[in-house]
Order: sequence, then structure tokens, then C-alpha cells
Amino acid sequence: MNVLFLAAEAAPFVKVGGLGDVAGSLPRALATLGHDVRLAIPGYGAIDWPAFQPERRGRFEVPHAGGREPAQVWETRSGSVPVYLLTGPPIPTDRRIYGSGIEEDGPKFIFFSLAALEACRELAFRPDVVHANDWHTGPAVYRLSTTGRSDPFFRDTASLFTIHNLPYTGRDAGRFLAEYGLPATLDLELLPAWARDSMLGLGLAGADVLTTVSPTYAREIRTPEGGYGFDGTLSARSDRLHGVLNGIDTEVWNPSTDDALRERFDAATLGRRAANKAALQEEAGLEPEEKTFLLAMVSRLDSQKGFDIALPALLRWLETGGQLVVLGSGDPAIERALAGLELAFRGRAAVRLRFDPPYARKIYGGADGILIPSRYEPCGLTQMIAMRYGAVPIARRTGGLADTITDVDEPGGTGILFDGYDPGSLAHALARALRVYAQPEEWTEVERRGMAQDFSWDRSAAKYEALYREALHFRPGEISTG
Ligand code: NHF
Repeated sequence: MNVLFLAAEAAPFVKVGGLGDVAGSLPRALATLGHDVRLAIPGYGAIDWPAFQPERRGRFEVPHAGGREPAQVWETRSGSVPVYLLTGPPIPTDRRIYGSGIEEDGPKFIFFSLAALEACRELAFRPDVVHANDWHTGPAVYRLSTTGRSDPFFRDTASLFTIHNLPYTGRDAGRFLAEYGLPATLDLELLPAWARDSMLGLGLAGADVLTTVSPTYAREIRTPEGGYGFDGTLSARSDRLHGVLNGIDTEVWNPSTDDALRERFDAATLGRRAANKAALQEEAGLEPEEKTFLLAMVSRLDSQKGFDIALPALLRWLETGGQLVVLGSGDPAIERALAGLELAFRGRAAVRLRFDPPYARKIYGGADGILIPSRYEPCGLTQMIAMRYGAVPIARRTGGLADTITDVDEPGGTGILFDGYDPGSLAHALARALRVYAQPEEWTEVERRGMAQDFSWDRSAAKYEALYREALHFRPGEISTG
């Protein structure tokens, strides 16, 4: 199958969050199944162009009310996967990736979505399936499901749209959509009125098949609490909606080959992990206490990630002798609160407010537990990486966290899960973690079981392959009304 994979970010070219990890690794996994997969991302100035040596493969134009906009497609590679970087006036040439609002991001991502489709025509690569991701790429799905149906080049192209994070909608984009000639011909009745000019809505209403990144999140987004206004739409299209768990690149995340670690290890040599804990304590400026529980968070600092319930519980954790390492950046209020914790608990709490991949690896390889108290979590990658590195996840039972972690009170336990979204429930989970930690053999078993889980992309890539076939079967599809 020919697959065009569209995303606003993809590692190693440009990565802000989990979407970048997925777009960096899933196309490669699909290619190993024998498909001709091409990845397209915006050609931001923030990409290290000299390092990736992209070659220009074409120039064309994207129609716009203000006159046709020049676009260019550049090609580089990620393993065996050709990667297209799309450039043109709305794509920033400075360090910016995501902007301040729809005025900036609307034209940027509509242009990108349409330019990526046009680049296929330019390069004579006719996709069987366009796999679009999140609101940035909704306009591509919409194009395919409207004018694409009478376009000889795209008539047989099916679309699959993956939701990575539902509350990000790209709403109020109507003016920009109209300027790029996206007609409101699709039956948008399925969407709530406020979402009919949201770029996410166009993807949700127009895609032949919808997926999200875990089975539990696929259920949660059909409820009023988890649906952010789209629960009706998603329930109406539930026959087209599937939850496919993300994977991680198990070569990139491998404690037995990871150069960032002081001691490399695997499940058979778990004893070596202690050296990494000591190294982490040293680098973080924490007391070198071998037996103290070293808890860590590696996270975007965002309200989604549960810092409001974590902060009071972490205060208590530090007061009662635990250690804490935090790595991440984001919301200035959360950054300030964390910096305050570090100041109040020198030698016990260490906070780095930045993006620092090698340090993240040291945390995964050295911390005892990784705290993930998310309000909601479509899939979550941190818990999978943590388990692969023998760090035990302590996480809220939501979305993909619920699908990838088994509580220690159940057979085959790999972590500690809690339900309530409140500091008390979180503190109770930490107390449970300490109880298991006090029995070193039992703790080591939990670590080993986590390390034995298979989080590779193999299974999920095969599921996407099956769903691509399903999408083709619906093509030319009709919008299901449930
Ligand atoms: O894993 C990639 C990521 C998810 O839970 C994560 C999230 C954003 O919030 O699918 O997207």
C-alpha cells in the first residue's frame, strides 16, 4: 500500500511532544511491513536543515483567495522512509513551531495539509491511504472527503485520522478554510455548531476511519467527561472509531545500549541499575542515599499532566524523606511552583525546567518510580519507556495508562495505579509504592515484569495495516450517522 503520513511534528526532525515520537517511529514500523510509506511534515526553520540535507523535489502552488501561494517540497529520509518537508509563506522560517493562536496556526497548517497533498501529485506518488494526525492535518482529510472525490488523482485515496489529544481543536478557522477554498459541502451536522469550523472537526467528520491512541481513551472520548464536546460526534461514528495503542521505538529506548547511562543493564543485570541511581543523584545534586525512594517526573508542564494534584502530595513526600527529580518545561505557573519546591528542599528535590533528552534517559535508568498523575492521557509514552528501563510507574488509571500498566495488587503487576483525581488518592498510591519498595525482592520483581512487556510497534503497526484496508473498503465512503 502507498501511505502518506501527515503530522505537524516528527522526531528526529522536530519534536515538541508525544505526537513527534509517534510520527517519528510509526511510519518506519509500517515500512518494515512492506508498505511504501512517506512522511510529510512542515519544513520549519527550526529543523536542522544542514544536518538532514534535504533535496528540493518540486515547486508548485497552493490556491488561495489572496493569490496562489508558492510551495516547495524537499526530501530527506528517516531510515528507509522518505520524508517530505513542505515550505511556503505560512510556514515559519524562524525557530517557531506552534504559534500563539489560530491566526498564526490556521493558515500554517491548512497550507501544510493542502501542500502535502499537492506534493503527492507533483511527485506522482498516489497514496492509497492518507494517515493524518491531530487537528493540524484535518484539512487534508476534509479535502479528500469533499473535492478529492471528483479529483482523478485522489478519487480512490482513503483517509485515516488519528486523535492524539482531543481538546486541541484548531477552532475558529472558518475564515482561513474559506480563503484556501475548502468548501463547506460535507455534512457537518454531526459536529456541534461551535466545532464546524474547527480543523479537528473536519478530520473527525470526514475521515473514512478514525483512531485514537489507546482502547480506553477510545471509550473515554465518547463520554461527556472525556469528549470535550465531541462525544456525540464520536458516538455517532463509533463504528469507525478504534483504539490502537502507541508503541515505542525499542531500539532508541534500550537500557542495554543507552550511552547516556553510567551502567547499561537489562533484566538479567538489574543490579547494575544502582549505579545509575547514584549517578542521577550526583548529577541532580541530591544526597547520595542508596535506600531512599527516588521519585521522578518527566513531563510537559501542562494542566493535563496533573500537577495540581501532584504538588501538595509531593510536598508531603519530601517532608517525609522521599527524593524527587523533575524534568520538563511549559506552563510558567507550574514551573514557578516546582522551582519553589526545589528551593525549599535542597538536596532532596531537583527540578530542571527544560527539554533535555540525555538527562531524561538518566532519569528513566536511575529513578525508582515515575509519577504520571494525568488528568487524562490518550496513550502516554513515559510509562512505557519507564518500564523498559526498570522504573516503576505510579500513575492515574486513565486512557493509555490504564491499558499499559497492571496494578501491583493484581497478578503480573507492573506499577501502581490510582483512580481519584485528588492529592489524597495520589498520596495513597505513593504510600503503596513505598510499602512494596520496602520489600526489595518484591520490588525487583515488579521492575522485571515491567521490563518484560512488549511495547514495540510491531503489534500496533499490524493493526493500522488492517485499518487502512478497512478505510479503503469505505472508499468512496459515506459519513456514518450511527
Ligand atoms: O501518547 C502521542 C501522544 C500521547 O498521551 C499522549 C498525549 C499526546 O497526550 O499519541 O499524544
